[in-house]
Amino acid sequence: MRLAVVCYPTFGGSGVVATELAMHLADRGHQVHVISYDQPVRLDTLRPNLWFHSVDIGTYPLFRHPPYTLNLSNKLIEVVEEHGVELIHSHYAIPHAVSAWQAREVLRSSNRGSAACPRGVKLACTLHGTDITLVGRERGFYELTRFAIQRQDLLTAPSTWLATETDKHFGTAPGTVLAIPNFVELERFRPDPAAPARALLAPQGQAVLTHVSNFRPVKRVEEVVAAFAVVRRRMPAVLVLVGDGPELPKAEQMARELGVRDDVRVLGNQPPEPILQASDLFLLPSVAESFGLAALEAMACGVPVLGYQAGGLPEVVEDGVTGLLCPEGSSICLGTLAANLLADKPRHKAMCVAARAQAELFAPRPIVDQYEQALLRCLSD
Ligand code: GMT
Repeated sequence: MRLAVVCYPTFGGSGVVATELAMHLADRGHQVHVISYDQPVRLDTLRPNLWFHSVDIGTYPLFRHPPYTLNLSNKLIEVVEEHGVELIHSHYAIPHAVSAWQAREVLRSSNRGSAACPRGVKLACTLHGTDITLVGRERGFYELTRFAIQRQDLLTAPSTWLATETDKHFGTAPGTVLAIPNFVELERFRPDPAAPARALLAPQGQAVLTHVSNFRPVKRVEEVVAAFAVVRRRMPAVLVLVGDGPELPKAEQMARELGVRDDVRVLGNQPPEPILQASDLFLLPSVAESFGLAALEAMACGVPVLGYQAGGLPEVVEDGVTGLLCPEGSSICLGTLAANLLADKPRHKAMCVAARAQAELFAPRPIVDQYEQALLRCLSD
């Protein structure tokens, strides 16, 4: 296949999934052109069959907001024509699905690109989460997003929950959105009994609780800090916050108010593996995660996850086995659950082992197979 992959280049899960999938498909011999406004953080282009194309963003003084969607469509037209791309795979619908549709319309109307790709370019989109649950439903985005989603030849989502949400809110017919779970690199994310970061994070042997996210309101970081404060009252513990985003100052302020700021380590954007390997619990109390790739990465490092029975998280974390998921709206205190689990060493140990075993069900090979087959089917239809 000759593919163009459109994604965000940032630390967020959609960019990570797009990048890892692009590298796997290139390793399988497909020609993959990754397109974004910056080189994605995890993209290693030092391999055959993989190219990165940066989108030039218009800066004319008249534009208060550069029209990125148009620049991206233009780049897609260029790449399709120059490299005979057969399929554009967008990750996160806004605005990528719209740009891809625009590019295809231009190519179709002028019959351009037909020499290299006589049947015309196909469109696939992986919906990732807030493109469906939040941003995509905003009035300023909804109509165009729905239109572009319905024009795709293939739609995938990382959980059955998100596939159903798409049907409910974007009018796709049930069964149209294919659920293909996210995967985790098990060699890179693995338990490390030595865990050198533990000596730095918790020199007095404190329990280590970790949260990794982009600190948006959907992550409910206030619940992370509140739960940690409950644990801290019961035992020596530290809370490690990895990532950056708008709610981080709020988390720090809340930690001050609860008198636990000295036990909170704010690390910013960092490769999460060494920190996860040194963690005892991972906290992800989001309103709804379509999947929760950060939770899967924690489990792969042998760390149980605490959160809510919301969104797609129950498709990743098994309540009572690989973590604890509170029913939404229950008055059960996440902090008390965390403290009880940490105090019960045999139960905690069993959950660590089970977490890794469950993560192994999300190994890359069979999941990349699912994507590859779906994309090939889409091309041959
Ligand atoms: O939807 C988002 O908020 C952005 C996206 C990202 O780029 O970080 O996150 C979503 O996609 C990830 C990869 O598929 C999922 O693991 C996350 O659960 C999902 N986030 C939400 O649904 C809040």
